[in-house]
Amino acid sequence: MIRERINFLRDELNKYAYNYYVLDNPLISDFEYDSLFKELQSLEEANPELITPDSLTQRVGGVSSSFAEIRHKYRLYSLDNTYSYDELRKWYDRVIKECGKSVDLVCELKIDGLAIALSYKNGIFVQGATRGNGIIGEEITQNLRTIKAIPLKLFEDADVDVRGEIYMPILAFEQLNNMSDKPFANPRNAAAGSLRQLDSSVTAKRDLSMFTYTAIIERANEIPKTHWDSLQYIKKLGFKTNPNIRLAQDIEGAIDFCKEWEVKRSTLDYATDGVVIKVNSFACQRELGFTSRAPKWATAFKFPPEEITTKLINIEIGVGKTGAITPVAILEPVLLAGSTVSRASLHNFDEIKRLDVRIGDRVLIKKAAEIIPKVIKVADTPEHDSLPVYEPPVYCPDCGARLETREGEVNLYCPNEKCPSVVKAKLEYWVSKEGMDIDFIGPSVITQLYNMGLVTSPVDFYRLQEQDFLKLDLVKEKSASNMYNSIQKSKQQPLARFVTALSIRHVGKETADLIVGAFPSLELLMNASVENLANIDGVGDKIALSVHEFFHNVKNIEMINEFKTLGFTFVNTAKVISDELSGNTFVLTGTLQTMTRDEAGAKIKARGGRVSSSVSKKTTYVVAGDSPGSKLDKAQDLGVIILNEDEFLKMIGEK
Ligand code: 1X8
Repeated sequence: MIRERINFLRDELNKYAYNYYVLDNPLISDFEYDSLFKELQSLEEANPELITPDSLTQRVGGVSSSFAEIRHKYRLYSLDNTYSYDELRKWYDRVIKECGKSVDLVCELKIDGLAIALSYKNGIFVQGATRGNGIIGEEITQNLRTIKAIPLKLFEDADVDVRGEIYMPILAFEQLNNMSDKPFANPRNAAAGSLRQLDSSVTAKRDLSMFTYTAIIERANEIPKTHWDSLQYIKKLGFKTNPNIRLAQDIEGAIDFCKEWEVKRSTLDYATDGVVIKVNSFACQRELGFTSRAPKWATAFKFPPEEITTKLINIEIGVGKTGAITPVAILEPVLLAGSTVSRASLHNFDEIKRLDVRIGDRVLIKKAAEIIPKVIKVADTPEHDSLPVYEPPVYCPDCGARLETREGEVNLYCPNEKCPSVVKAKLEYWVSKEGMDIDFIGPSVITQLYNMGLVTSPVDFYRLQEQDFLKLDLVKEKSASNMYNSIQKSKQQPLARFVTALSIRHVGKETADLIVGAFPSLELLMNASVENLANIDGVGDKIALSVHEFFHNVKNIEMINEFKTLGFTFVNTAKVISDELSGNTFVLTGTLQTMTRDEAGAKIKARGGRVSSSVSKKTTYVVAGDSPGSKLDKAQDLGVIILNEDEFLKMIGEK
């Protein structure tokens, strides 16, 4: 009886949720839905043995300690892409050559989100993973369960794997950022940050959705013969598919679709960066096949970056963590690429001079791949000539120090290490997502802590007690304890984050990763000579000198000793998963298709191997990608074994 009622409620709720979240067509009121949901919840609470993972009540959180890497059953390929209609025509010519005169194309919007793969067995959602490198991804099933557009149970008993894009609607992104003191740069990053939460109850609170666009059907009632039919079928199974699709008879039809959406995309409540064009017939897709990284039967047209003109109200002067002075354009707010823009980058003062940008001008701004828009040029402004020419500042707007230029650089710098703006920018970087990633501490908290004299250096964060936070505006016990705990927790952050967070000149996240890869403990790193450092692939003399200087500066050494006293662990998290490559030295050269050289290097090190930047008699293998350099010639001369990417992947068991 109870079991039947539970099953009935689950099926009903599943149907209503599908109509609401997938079809955007509510069948009942929220109130009615909530009453059914509550009934199911209380029946399950009273009969926990009847709870199954596909019940809608299971879209809730749980905490895991890390994400497991999994190998995708079917590889997720990349897409070739182009900004040019002529390139599209050339692509279509190649398709026709292989498959005959008339080839139908499916046109779909390219969603700017995160690709994921979902597996269903007997109609039940069993596993979900990030794309990763297309071959290996991270298992995030628990987090994906919280997303309402992902069915936990299909309307048919089928074995299918699907791919799609997780995204955050633009409105949800703006609301999330308005509430946060560490805003995400764009909806895509916000979606990524929300998905990579170890505590899935956080993911559940974020408004994420998913468009499903590919199905690999292993066993089902229907086996579609075309991509178009497969989209209709997966919609029938319960997946959310994007409604803005079109079946075109040839490439000109597909180009029309691209032109239409280039204009209409700003009306959507999610970010799209282009159109994906796919050969409709599966038989024809099989004939065309794949290159090493992408299908030949699909391509993507990328929309050109959006531009708009608006008025430049002011030029604000920012002071960064290195003391660099940057001009920021303050604009009359305009809508651009789906979000409101009121600030834009002006790059540097040379650029302002070159463009002759004056306050009061109308300017053309553009949003490219990076989300902070840029001022491109002065637009037609009748009064331009009567406006005063912009003069760069001479003194720091914050501390009043005379600004300096540095050899070989166009930037102006505030030379004062104690300049409040510089100190605060360093502290902000310390807690940032790229640095020690400390939650609950943002710019306004830092300004208050700094103004009270409590924090002037990153070490000071770790001396704060819970009651110190209670002195801040609007901070009660709960958030004081959150702040305290998240600072303490960051003591366990990996060494590469620590090195990044230190704001060493010329050392950002990527360089810090390289350095820690070569010197995996703080002791090794502090004792490394300039030559040792400069020998790291990707680290030049300038960086090596800067790192060496930093770790030999008396004040910095004192600070690091204090971190140690305060309980920092400085762990290196580069995981060693086996010793199968121990004793082997690899040199990587050329462009790899499925990963960067750094990623390949990490795979080698994770298996106990060594990576070197130059070929010698001691080199065991050279892995050569496309356009390899002289290293390949040298390897041939010395008779070193040369592997291509495929052979390398096979060697480490990833293919
Ligand atoms: C990536 C994407 C695809 C689609 C939409 N958005 C994307 N970001 C689609 O097919 N509708 S396909 C794809 C890929 O194959 N890498």
